Amino acid sequence: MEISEVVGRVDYGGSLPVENVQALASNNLEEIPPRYLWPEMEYEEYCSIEENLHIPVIDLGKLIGNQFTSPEDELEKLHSACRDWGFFQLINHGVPEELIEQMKTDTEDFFKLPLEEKKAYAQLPNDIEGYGQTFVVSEDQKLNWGDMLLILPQPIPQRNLRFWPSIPTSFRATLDKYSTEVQRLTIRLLRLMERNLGLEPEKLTSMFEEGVQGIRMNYYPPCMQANKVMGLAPHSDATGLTLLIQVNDVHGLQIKKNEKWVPIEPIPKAFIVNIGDIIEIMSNGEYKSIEHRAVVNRRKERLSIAAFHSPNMRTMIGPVPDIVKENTANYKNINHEDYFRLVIASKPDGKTLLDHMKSEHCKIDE
Ligand SMILES: O=C(O)CCC(=O)C(=O)O
Repeated sequence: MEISEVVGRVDYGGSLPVENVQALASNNLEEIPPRYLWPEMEYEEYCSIEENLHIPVIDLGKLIGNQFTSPEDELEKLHSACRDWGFFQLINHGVPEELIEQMKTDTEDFFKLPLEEKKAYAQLPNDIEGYGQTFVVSEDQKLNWGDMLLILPQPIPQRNLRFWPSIPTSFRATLDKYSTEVQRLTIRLLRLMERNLGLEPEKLTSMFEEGVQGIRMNYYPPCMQANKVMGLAPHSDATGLTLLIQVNDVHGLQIKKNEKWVPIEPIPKAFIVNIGDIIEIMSNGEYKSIEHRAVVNRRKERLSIAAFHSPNMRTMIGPVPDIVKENTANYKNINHEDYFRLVIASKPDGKTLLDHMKSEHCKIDE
């Protein structure tokens, strides 16, 4: 079978199996196992309250079909959010609120199932999809204080329903609708971004048609030593554009800005959107893929749902020639399958994958 026939299932590599953290945390541990201890958590710098840093808020309603406001200001705001922050919150995005609420409920209900039932959807060797962990590539790597369920709902012909929970009973239908809505919203945002980047219509969006989508549901159990463990290690998203919602009212997402960690306070009903490595590469570095991480709460569990969007598997990953023009291409070109393999084989480690993609003054292939 050709690799491209089944994205993420054939020979892309997987993650080493590790203990289930939800089960581990339910044991009232007196000591946290050493692989979950992250000493650097204790001395890293945080943004102070006085610095009062907040990621930009973009109102999609102002950008589409509202005759009473000029979209130009909001377009400029979007452009600078992508350039200077790599993160923004998106309001008036048009995804039905009931659907988002149902997606949150179904996700919570899935993680409430007994471990044995959840294990029916466990990852298989050499596969990233399913219930478990991603990016554990060595036996001595530090581990995250969290579990996840990753599903690849798009492109539709390559879905593997084996990993789609049938309990709660509404899960599959909800995920199907949610996947379509967030994919559509992604294309809308990319259309605005390609305009801001001075590209012809469809130059960027056409690469994301029939694109790859991964939806990752994260579950972070509480931990009495929350300041010593890491929910999700610092990383930038290897994909193109991410749309994230926090499921319950427990905060934990932090982004790196000016070498300090800035906590994000999600606006109710908004999506948190971030630029991933692929858009940084395609924009030749104009848009920034920012390092971020998730921290854990001492008393309460935390859940989030991240929807990652990448171009279709036919697309070469590299700077768009119309952006590079006579300038230097700052990143290499690589085919999507090789890029995917590289991502899966790398442990999340800040922005090292992007560094690997940087080219020393390489010329772009037209
Ligand atoms: O849980 C969060 O808020 C962050 C999730 C995230 O960064 C991811 O799933 O890649």
